[in-house]
Amino acid sequence: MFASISLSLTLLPLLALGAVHDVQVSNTNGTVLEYSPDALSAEVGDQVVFHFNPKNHTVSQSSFASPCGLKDGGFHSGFMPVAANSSVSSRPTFTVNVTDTDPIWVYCGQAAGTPESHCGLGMVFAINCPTSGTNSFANFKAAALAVGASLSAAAAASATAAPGGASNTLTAAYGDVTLPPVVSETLVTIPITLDSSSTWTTTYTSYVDSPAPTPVSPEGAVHTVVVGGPNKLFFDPDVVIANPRDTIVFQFHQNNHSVTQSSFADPCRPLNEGNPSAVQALSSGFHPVSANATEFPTWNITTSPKSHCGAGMVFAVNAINGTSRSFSAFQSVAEQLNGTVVGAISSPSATSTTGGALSLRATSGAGIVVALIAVAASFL
Ligand SMILES: *[C@@H]1O[C@H](CO)[C@@H](O)[C@H](O)[C@H]1NC(C)=O
Ligand SMILES: *[C@@H]1O[C@H](CO)[C@@H](O)[C@H](O)[C@H]1NC(C)=O
Ligand SMILES: *[C@@H]1O[C@H](CO)[C@@H](O)[C@H](O)[C@H]1NC(C)=O
Ligand SMILES: *[C@@H]1O[C@H](CO)[C@@H](O)[C@H](O)[C@H]1NC(C)=O
Ligand SMILES: *[C@@H]1O[C@H](CO)[C@@H](O)[C@H](O)[C@H]1NC(C)=O
Ligand SMILES: *[C@@H]1O[C@H](CO)[C@@H](O)[C@H](O)[C@H]1NC(C)=O
Ligand SMILES: *[C@@H]1O[C@H](CO)[C@@H](O)[C@H](O)[C@H]1NC(C)=O
Ligand SMILES: *[C@@H]1O[C@H](CO)[C@@H](O)[C@H](O)[C@H]1NC(C)=O
Ligand SMILES: CC(=O)N[C@H]1CO[C@H](CO)[C@@H](O)[C@@H]1O
Ligand SMILES: [Cu+2]
Repeated sequence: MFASISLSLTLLPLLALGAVHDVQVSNTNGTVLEYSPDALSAEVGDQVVFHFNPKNHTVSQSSFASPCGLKDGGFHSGFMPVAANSSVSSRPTFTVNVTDTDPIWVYCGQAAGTPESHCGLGMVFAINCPTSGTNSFANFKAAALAVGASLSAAAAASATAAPGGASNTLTAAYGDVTLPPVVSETLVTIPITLDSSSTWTTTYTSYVDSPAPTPVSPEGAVHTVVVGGPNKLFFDPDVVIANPRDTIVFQFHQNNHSVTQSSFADPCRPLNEGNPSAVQALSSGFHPVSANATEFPTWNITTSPKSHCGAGMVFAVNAINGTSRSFSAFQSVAEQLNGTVVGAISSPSATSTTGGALSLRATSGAGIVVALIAVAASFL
């Protein structure tokens, strides 16, 4: 009794100065890559106290446009290694003082620039971010995950690099095919204006000389791709050039197909298969369609959420035409690796919430057919 009374009395002066918000960095066991809570509102004068738990994390300030990079002049706790057997009371903290009401974006800098990047795996946090719209926390986190996806894709590509071979020349994950050189990507951050009421900033990986994104409307365009059909083992069309906010409608025709994201180097397997900590492939699942069907199921990839205000711009630029990593090169790799391809296959460009090239394959009961896409990459 005495203890609790005196405690509340001594806290009074502190409360007058501003509230204290506690945030756990991972959990007490250190088993998750997250801040908890992952977003909060604070008044000027408040303090946000980060409590570091086992493993080795940071609290670092970034910007919305570049979620996994230290902002110029931003705060950085430094690395805070915490032993798994340490007592909770002995663990370090880092305090951020809220001096204005602008959003404060935070990420963990551990393993930066690698597929294990904590930020790229979604370890981000925000103070006073808008609850909806372009700069929402959801979009910030999606952008961080997109950075991670891009890092994974780059690592997957270089992991298969021929030992001692010319840089950039890769050998496929299976089979003896020599892959054409990787085209270097750059990170692009640009403002996009659709009309006077809709402007947002987007960051994505792209290739030199790629056209800038040109959205057509707040709703975007709809691209329909027919998957299969009687005696057809291909996507029609096999190339889609998608812009921000576009929707790609995959319409399943006869037989039993799926649309699954793959990588350039490994066209016939789902992206990051067997690597649960990496971003998982987008996949439609199988859609069996009978020979006499008159209605065809669809599966959509939308490059943005429905909200009007420009939230979540995700898109792909059609990028790699005329380079060593064009769609036809992708198709060639797939054919050489699996040999069962019938007719044209698919193609590049396209969209995705994942960043990194989106490659899709189609499979049929008759074996893997292969497919699609390629190339461009993008994200928020
Ligand atoms: C931490 O680990 C203990 C023992 O394994 C478990 O009982 C507890 O639920 C874990 N706590 C969290 C927050 O995961
Ligand atoms: C914490 O992580 C940083 C960056 O990866 C590393 O340099 C440092 O050695 C790590 N500390 C411990 C104790 O593991
Ligand atoms: C934690 O484990 C390390 C090595 O296993 C040991 O040296 C240290 O004394 C332990 N600390 C505590 C508080 O138990
Ligand atoms: C926030 O304020 C506290 C106490 O006023 C101070 O110790 C701490 O260094 C400040 N934190 C930052 C990131 O400036
Ligand atoms: C479609 O193909 C999948 C994978 O081969 C199979 O599991 C499923 O049973 C098939 N569905 C039909 C109706 O043939
Ligand atoms: C399609 O064929 C199957 C089996 O041959 C039959 O059961 C089904 O009723 C037919 N569906 C239509 C829409 O004709
Ligand atoms: C895909 O989009 C089209 C066109 O907007 C729509 O008609 C269809 O219902 C959507 N399919 C799914 C599965 O959401
Ligand atoms: C890229 O290639 C596709 C298919 O080959 C073609 O339709 C498209 O016009 C090309 N784009 C550019 C910018 O050349
Ligand atoms: C017909 C054929 O060779 N299919 C192979 C295509 O590649 C995948 C991935 O290695 C194999 O599992 C298939 O057997
Ligand atoms: Cu971390």
